[in-house]
Amino acid sequence: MSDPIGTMPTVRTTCPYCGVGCGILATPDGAGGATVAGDPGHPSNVGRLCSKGAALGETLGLATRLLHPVVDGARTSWSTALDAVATRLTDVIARHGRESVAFYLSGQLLTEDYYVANKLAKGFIGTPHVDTNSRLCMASSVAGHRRSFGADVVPGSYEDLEQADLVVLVGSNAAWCHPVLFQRIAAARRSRGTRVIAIDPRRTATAEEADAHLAVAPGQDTVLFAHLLTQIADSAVLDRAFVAAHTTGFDETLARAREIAPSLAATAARTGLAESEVRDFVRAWCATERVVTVWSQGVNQSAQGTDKVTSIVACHLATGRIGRPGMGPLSFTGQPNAMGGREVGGLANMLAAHMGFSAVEVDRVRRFWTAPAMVTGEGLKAVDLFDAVADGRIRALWVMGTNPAVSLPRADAVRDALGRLDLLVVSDNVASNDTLSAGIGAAGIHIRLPAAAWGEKDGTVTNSERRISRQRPFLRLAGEAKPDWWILSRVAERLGHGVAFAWTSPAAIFREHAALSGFENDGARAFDISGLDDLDDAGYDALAPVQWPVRRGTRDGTARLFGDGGFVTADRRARFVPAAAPGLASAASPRFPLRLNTGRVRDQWHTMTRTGLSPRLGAHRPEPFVEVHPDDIARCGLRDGGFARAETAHGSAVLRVVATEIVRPGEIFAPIHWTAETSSYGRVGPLVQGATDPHSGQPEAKATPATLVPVPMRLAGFALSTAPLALPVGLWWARIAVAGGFAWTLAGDGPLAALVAAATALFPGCDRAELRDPARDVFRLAAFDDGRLAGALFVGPAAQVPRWETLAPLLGGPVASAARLSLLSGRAPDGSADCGPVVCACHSVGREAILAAIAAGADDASAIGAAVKAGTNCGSCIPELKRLLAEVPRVAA
Ligand SMILES: Nc1nc2c(c(=O)[nH]1)N[C@H]1C(S)=C(S)[C@@H](COP(=O)(O)OP(=O)(O)OC[C@H]3O[C@@H](n4cnc5c(=O)[nH]c(N)nc54)[C@H](O)[C@@H]3O)O[C@H]1N2
Ligand SMILES: Nc1nc2c(c(=O)[nH]1)N[C@H]1C(S)=C(S)[C@@H](COP(=O)(O)OP(=O)(O)OC[C@H]3O[C@@H](n4cnc5c(=O)[nH]c(N)nc54)[C@H](O)[C@@H]3O)O[C@H]1N2
Ligand code: SF4
Ligand SMILES: [Mo]
Repeated sequence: MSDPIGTMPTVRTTCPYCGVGCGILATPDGAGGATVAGDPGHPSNVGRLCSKGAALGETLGLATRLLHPVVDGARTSWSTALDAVATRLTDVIARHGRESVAFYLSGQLLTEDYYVANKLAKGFIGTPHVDTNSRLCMASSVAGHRRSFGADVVPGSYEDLEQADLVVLVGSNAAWCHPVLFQRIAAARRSRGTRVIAIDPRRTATAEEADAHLAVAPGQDTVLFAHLLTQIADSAVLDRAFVAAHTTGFDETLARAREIAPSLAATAARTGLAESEVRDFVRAWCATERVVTVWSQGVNQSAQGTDKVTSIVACHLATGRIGRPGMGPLSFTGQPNAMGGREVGGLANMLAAHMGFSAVEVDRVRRFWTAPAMVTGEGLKAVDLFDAVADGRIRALWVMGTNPAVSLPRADAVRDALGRLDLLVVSDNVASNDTLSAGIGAAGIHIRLPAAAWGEKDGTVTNSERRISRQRPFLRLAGEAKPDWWILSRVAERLGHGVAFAWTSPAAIFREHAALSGFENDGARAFDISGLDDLDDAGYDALAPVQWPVRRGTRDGTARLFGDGGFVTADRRARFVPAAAPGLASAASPRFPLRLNTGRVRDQWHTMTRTGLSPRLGAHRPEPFVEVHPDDIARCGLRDGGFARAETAHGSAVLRVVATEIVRPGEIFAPIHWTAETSSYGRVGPLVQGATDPHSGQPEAKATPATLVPVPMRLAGFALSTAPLALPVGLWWARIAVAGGFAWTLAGDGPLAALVAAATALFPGCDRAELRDPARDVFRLAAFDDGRLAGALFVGPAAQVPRWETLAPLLGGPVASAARLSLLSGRAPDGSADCGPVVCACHSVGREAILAAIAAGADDASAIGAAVKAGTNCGSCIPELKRLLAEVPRVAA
């Protein structure tokens, strides 16, 4: 393909962020960058992109990349680094046994990389301790699918969202986390009147857009769906024929449901909903044959996640509403290749190609691989795995494509544990993150391997609807970076397994993976892509997005499964599984009376190693915050816009307080994105408890008992800099990217004089213009390098400091000498004022411009779009535009 100008070829690839799996057209600019656009030919997004996908071009720079191997702090060649990995692994195995080695992988690896890691560990090194961040993400869905269907199968397709008359979103903030699918649902709502119901304790952007929002009490979804099952059973929508022909376990499950939800009143009481809300939900669900029930982390990341999944699935089985157009249970997967990882057996309790650990399956995989050290049972799951790192059972750990020092529960303990390993190998794209920093300085021996990043990677990913798409390279490998599969294979070679790891391309790995899926598969395994095992390299390069299974003898995929039964259990029947009655999740204690819920914001991806590079994306939510209900604001003595220390039994963080009725009283919400790289006190992972679901081992990340303590901050301010700044210890700061550098919001309570003194070390070699007014607690500094604004530091009494947005556009640009002092006034030299926080990331439209448009008569989101372009690209900010529309009369009054 060629772009319209014909300079560089445009490459069809796939977005590296969420599990929607949008197709992307990337056109390299010849200078290491690229422009990206949605691929109109990709069935998952048909040309759409969300704010994160649209900003991918801003994340391709090399400034933060790891560009060469590093062993024990020193740059080395690849051969030295690979030798070091192999000899040290061999040494650890000699001293502590094979099972002292572990791998911690990621749903952001390509299927081919994942396949190789799993083969090396489970077949050749002989350790079962291979788990992945999907344990924190999808494990409850995997366990739920396997319990219900006999295999980890998503029965439906995205098309079902458009063909449904009712879409129920349970614990899914799709408007922010799966925006393109949410836009597809919104389009169906407009075109065919599809009703949308959101079930979430928080009034999220998704809930605001829905026709109904059920603010369910945390952890009580099982009660609601148990009640729904009893009402289905007592009505004509029960599909007796389907239940009789294709399922087992209905009677026991129904009996248990009646115990869990004995009446409407009991259901309402347990779920915290009004009886009318429950009744309306049941009516809508029962009355609508074409219903899709979607779920995500509000279901999975729960001490009862697997039961939540099977309770939802049970309602679809009981009505036979599965595997047919417009209906079915649909798990939205988080990461771009969460599904691919599940397919190759990246989870500690799975073997490759959806096989488990029965003797027959173990033997089958052993023979296929000709594996000398085949494991015979399950390994440790993520939370237990890191406990084993902490207590020395695991001595060598290879982390690939994930940042566990941030994202695991009890993350401070995880970070400490990493420093105790005999060998920590980290393959990553970035030179620095909290995990890479963890082993340094401690006894731990540390090897960092530069992995190929998006744009360079070459392989496949599988999205939420089982669709396998190609990620194709459109940039040269950065520095000495290498694909993960290559790194693993070269280590395998050094461990004496060269023959089994002799691939020279991802196509060859894919063919082997596809062949294994069909190996001795008489239909008993749903994951079968053996139809693709003879793709030649050109065919692999050209592979169009396709939904598995792709059975032998065909290249065609499968949109839906189970419409006529045919489940993947031995008797071909689905299982109804009785749920355990949910406890009243982590009952409040006097010490920790609140419940901490954690999750995502619209424009950041996880630990911000990539989205954190984009100025457009940083502006929407520039600081780590905690949402608190006004009742709790009063109860805890907090102030909206002030600071609070969130504390749990495991850790603490200091966060900006946002007073809001989005959260229910007694519940607080904090985003997961900030790290030690991007904030001084904003790491939320350390607060989260390590409690896990008994079936899936997935940690409960949404309900940790917590408390909030006010943190006084007399001073507030910001810093700007073209280069990273080492800010004084003790200061509260949070960093985002802005054009040409970084911006920090600052807060502190110490003496101004100490800060002024510390500031002398900032901006070395620059000319400085300063404004000091100690009596008023004011200090302002602007630094110039060769006449250009190199940075600034503005501190003053809280609430009186200009916003960084005013000065940020000047960063790196020339400032005339005469303008330097006026710059310290906090107004841009052209007199332009603060445009307020960015609301529309795609077009960088600030709040003030939107309020001005509303004041000038724009009375709906499309009128705002016509006036100032906000909301006209990806649409993710439309819920926020609506909120501003609703607020303005109050503002004006
Ligand atoms: N912008 C953005 N998008 C992303 C990501 C990102 O980092 N940023 N990450 C991707 C990944 S890996 C994932 S896993 C997905 C996650 O996507 P989502 O699951 O949609 O996102 P979360 O914010 O983790 O949590 C969803 C909701 O669960 C709710 N919840 C908490 N407890 C309960 C409960 O007991 N019951 C119910 N019904 N709801 C509850 C929370 O209030 C929250 O609004 O997003 C993907 N997309
Ligand atoms: N409290 C709380 N904790 C959570 C969650 C929550 O909702 N609440 N959500 C959980 C969920 S669902 C998830 S998915 C996790 C996500 O948590 P993590 O996986 O820890 O977060 P990421 O920032 O995505 O880390 C990915 C890392 O891999 C690197 N990387 C990206 N691509 C590649 C590649 O191809 N190869 C290599 N070698 N490296 C690569 C990136 O630079 C980055 O450092 O967080 C989990 N933790
Ligand atoms: S919805 Fe956004 S983040 Fe997810 S795949 Fe599509 S463009 Fe990427
Ligand atoms: Mo995830």
